[in-house]
Amino acid sequence: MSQKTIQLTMAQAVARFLTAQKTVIDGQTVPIFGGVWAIFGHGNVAGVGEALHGIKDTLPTYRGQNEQSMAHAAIAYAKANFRQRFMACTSSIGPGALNMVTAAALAHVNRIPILLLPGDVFANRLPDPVLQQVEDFGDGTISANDCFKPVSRYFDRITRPEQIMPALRRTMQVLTDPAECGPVTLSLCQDVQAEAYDYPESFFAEKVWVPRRIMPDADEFATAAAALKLAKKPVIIAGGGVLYSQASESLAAFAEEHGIPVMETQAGKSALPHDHELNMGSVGVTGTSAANALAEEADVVLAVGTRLQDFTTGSWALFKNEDLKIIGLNVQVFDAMKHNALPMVADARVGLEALDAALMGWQVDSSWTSKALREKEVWLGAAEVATAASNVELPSDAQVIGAVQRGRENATLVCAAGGLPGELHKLWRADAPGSYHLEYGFSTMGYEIAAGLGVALAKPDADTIVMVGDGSYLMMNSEIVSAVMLGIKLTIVVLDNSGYGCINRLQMATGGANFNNLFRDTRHQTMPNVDFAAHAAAMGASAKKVASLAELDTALKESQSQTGVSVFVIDTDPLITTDEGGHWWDVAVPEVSDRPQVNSAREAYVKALKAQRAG
Ligand SMILES: Cc1ncc(C[n+]2csc(CCOP(=O)(O)OP(=O)(O)O)c2C)c(N)n1
Ligand SMILES: [Mg+2]
Repeated sequence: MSQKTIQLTMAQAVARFLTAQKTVIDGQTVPIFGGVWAIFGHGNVAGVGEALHGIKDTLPTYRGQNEQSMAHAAIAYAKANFRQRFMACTSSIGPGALNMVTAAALAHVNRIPILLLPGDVFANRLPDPVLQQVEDFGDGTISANDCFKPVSRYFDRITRPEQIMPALRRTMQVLTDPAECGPVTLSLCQDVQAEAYDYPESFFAEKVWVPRRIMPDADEFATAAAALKLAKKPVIIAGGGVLYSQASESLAAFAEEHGIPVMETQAGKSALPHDHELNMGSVGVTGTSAANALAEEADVVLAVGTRLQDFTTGSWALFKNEDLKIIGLNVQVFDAMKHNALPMVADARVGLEALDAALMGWQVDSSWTSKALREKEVWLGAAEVATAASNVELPSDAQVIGAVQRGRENATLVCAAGGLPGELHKLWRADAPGSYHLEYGFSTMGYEIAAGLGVALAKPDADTIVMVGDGSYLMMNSEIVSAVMLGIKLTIVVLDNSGYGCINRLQMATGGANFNNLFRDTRHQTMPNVDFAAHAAAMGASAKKVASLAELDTALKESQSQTGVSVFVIDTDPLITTDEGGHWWDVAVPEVSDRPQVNSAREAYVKALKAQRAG
């Protein structure tokens, strides 16, 4: 067979192929790749670098400041696009590549599509060991990039130029598959990037990807519907899958029609607006008192698009009903069948609409729904108190959340680690789907600022606000430079409590001495007193330290229409969190210790373990 061919390097073939992949958003056909993040080194500058330059007007290349954080930006971009569009990241070999491994794991845990293109050693091995090559004494096929294997959904090493064709086809399958999706790593050997091959032109034909909506299996569906019909005290847990499936309207309709209260995971928060009367808010370890009271009693939990991680299930001690049945409505069978759940493998929207039709006319006993409404009222009162402003010298995180929320009413909130995620999960009032962007699957310190940049790239019209602790800021902040370079509008609020506040509290709760978390409890000659505003200003942000909640509120209002990156720094109390709501979390306490505080924490721990449901 004679195919029309075009001679390209392998890297040029990658670039050309990526530009040909499209998707449809709001009726418009758009490129499925929103751009490529790149930091070049000898492992990618000549091959991939030359190829990206050739397509820079159709597929923009952005220069990151750190390979991990540029990948964070790419991940946030995909999450903010509900996984319909994504980005690629290319690095050199060795340290540049390995800097992306943590980000790969983050995407893997959170099921977010991202294409990683690290350079690799020479396939021909002639210059070995090349600069930055890891040498394995016993296995000639190992390189540093093997570290990506456990944290990639699909990994391939390209050692011949023609291998890139099946590899790219498989790449697109994985990135666009709602059940499988996650990080794809194509490890591109340096010499092969530059090698030419006669590729068939048909390989580069435009392809439009339409998200697959998986229909439920008839038996699984019938079993799930029957279980729901028998339910006296059902609840719905909405996970990230509800957002990715854009099933918010179907979820609201389903809940309203049948009177079932809804609670949200960190990834699922904003599935329903905060003021929807059946939205009980957050569930689990960082749950509202309303959601957790209902979850404790629930006889049927319809778990939609959730991985049921320990924060959601209170380490499996939250659900106390002996006859509990879980229905796992999920695109991924791995999640659908967790803890012996009745699986209903399907897209969230399709599944909810099918269940709605099957349950037509059925409503849960009104006493259950009215209990939910009462519990919600109680919770709203507690939340109001926690977020109210006051004149305290050091405000709590909750009070800062209140000020941010008052200062910017329709913001898209970005956060990942520290004490803030728990407080935000309970207290942030999210209005529109996707307006709450938390990375709490991997809870990676240093995700926040880079993610803010990714969200702002994905949603240029949104008012993106990053809330970040001093610890996370110090760990990773340099994508501020990229945001300034790109003229991105981004607001960053730094909450400075002089250390790792949440881990210090966890340490105390497990009987530990205050040790090595807050700066004051560390080994030091000089107590650090970081000027975060000066630091951010040095990177080109407009930055200010505010002295009070009122000043923060005003500063946020005043900067609403300002372009560029604005950073506001506020000192906070490291010890205060919102007492109301919440649930036990399994953190193993030492069985023996010289510290009496540890021994009594252990006693409480052993008691708490009794509530845990195994298997
Ligand atoms: C990369 C990474 N390292 C360590 C941790 C464990 N960890 C979780 S929160 C935290 C402290 C965060 O400090 P900060 O950002 O100041 O927030 P705070 O706890 O003070 O609210 C640590 C060390 C983590 N989540 N991610
Ligand atoms: Mg801190």
